[in-house]
Amino acid sequence: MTQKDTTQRTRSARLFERACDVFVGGVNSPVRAFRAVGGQPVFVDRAEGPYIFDADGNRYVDLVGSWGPAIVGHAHPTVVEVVCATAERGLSFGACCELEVDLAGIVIGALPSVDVVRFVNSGTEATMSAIRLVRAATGRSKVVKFLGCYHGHVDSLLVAAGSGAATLGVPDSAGVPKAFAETTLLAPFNDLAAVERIMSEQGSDVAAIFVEPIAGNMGYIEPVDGFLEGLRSLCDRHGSLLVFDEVMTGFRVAWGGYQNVCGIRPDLTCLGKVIGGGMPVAAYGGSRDLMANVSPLGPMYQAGTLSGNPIGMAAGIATLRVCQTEGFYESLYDKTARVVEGLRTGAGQAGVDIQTGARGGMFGMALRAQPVRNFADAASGDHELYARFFQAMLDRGVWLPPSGYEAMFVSAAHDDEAIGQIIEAAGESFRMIAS
Ligand code: HOZ
Repeated sequence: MTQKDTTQRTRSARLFERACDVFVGGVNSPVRAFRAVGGQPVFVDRAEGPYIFDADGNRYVDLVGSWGPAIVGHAHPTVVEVVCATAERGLSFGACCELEVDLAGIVIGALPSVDVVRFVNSGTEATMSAIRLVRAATGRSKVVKFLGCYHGHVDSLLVAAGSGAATLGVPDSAGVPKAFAETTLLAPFNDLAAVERIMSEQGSDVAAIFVEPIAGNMGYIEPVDGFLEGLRSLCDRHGSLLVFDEVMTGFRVAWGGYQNVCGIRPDLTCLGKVIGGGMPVAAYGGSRDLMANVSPLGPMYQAGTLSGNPIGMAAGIATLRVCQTEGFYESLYDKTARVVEGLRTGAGQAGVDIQTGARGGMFGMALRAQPVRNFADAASGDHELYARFFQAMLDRGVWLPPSGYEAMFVSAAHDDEAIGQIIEAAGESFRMIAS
């Protein structure tokens, strides 16, 4: 391998020692801890294009992309220029500004199901507000969610949760009052019959069905034919609302989000990640009527000091303008498909079972022989083998999510060199872990 040896991470190790003194478990988000893959978190110094550079000066091709936002690549010159120019005019006003209106216009223009949005600061804030809104609008308290789907760390949605909660073995978080958890009804992803049963028994109490239209927090799982259509008609039949959590898929798998691919219009959409271009920006939005329940027009209260702050808005606008360029998503998918094909070939040649799925700039892999349709399938993948693959790839300069339950992301900046490095590293890594 011609790549620099990235196994020297002594400065990272020292930083982690300091971090353990000042942070819980040394991290500010549990998905960053390397609990599931062993070893210690690598500290990042900077990122540029498709690469991340660690505190020891090692370079990695990044397939995490800040968990999704970095769709145009890290530190894209136009985005950085716009953010710097905006910062010179003030970081936050706590008041209305033109940039908010501009970003909202782009988002609404891309999503036929959304007339009005409210910007917030994280995907969790978006889903937390969405759940309050569906309860306010319907006067009902229960929600349906899917095993292994993750909608941020909202009390009622932190039940049978994916992402870090699944990785760390706490899908049902402590501290969530039983009464809250009892308002959450669970079904396996892709199991329409299970949802039909729930709705036939409790539909009149169900405010909404929450779903990631492509599940991205238990690996990458696409909906089977008819699943999302079925959820739409069950909601219509029972007077419940359909909420698409497109925090990961929004503007990532296609312009707008997966709803533009599948043609199903949810009542409410949650967005985050890409719409902030790497800044803490998220949103929830739906029809004018539904959103009129939100304060100051309606009785459902939700607020935020930094919501719609100019820096986040500017980063989002600049990022989405790049995404809007001709052929952006086609080219992004082509890159993703090459990465996925490289992983499949590497695994195949080494005799390692692999399942993959991909759309736009998002993909996932599971190390198992049978297709993955739900959380039980995802959990029965070989996570111990993934941990070894992760370490082998890291040592070969490729940055993967430190958990087999996470999706992966390719950016427009992933060029032939970066993709070539991934494919070469994958071939070597699969051979190594198979031996
Ligand atoms: N939502 C991201 C994982 N799917 C991770 C964000 C975090 O928890 O840090």
